[in-house]
Amino acid sequence: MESACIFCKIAAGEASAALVYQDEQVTAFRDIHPVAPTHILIVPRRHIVSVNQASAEDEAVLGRLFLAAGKIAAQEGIALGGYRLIVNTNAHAGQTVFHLHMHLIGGQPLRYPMG
Ligand code: DGP
Repeated sequence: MESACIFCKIAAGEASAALVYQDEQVTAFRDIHPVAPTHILIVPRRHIVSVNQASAEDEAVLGRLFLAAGKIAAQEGIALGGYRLIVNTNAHAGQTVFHLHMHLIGGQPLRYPMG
């Protein structure tokens, strides 16, 4: 755990967030600045800075992010309508929180590409 990392604190229950899913590897909570009716962040509970720092030992948790996304989309009632998964990495993608996270965005038709 990185003590200065807000997503580590949320995953550890030391900072508040609207949690929607949790298991032993990942935590998911509503984004504080939603861009669509459903906007959830799914994060590894263990600190990984970004995809650039992910290693072979992270393979299971990276897979778990996708499995959690599918479960949460069903839970939120947006699986059939569709949704988008985004993982921003570094400045050109606009990453602002340096704890790897997957955005799950849906609940309305989405434009593509963005930005
Ligand atoms: P990114 O640009 O991919 O690094 O997105 C970071 C997202 O994290 C951004 O959409 C806002 C969200 N966020 C930042 N701080 C917090 C927080 O303390 N709580 C919650 N729920 N979301 C946060």
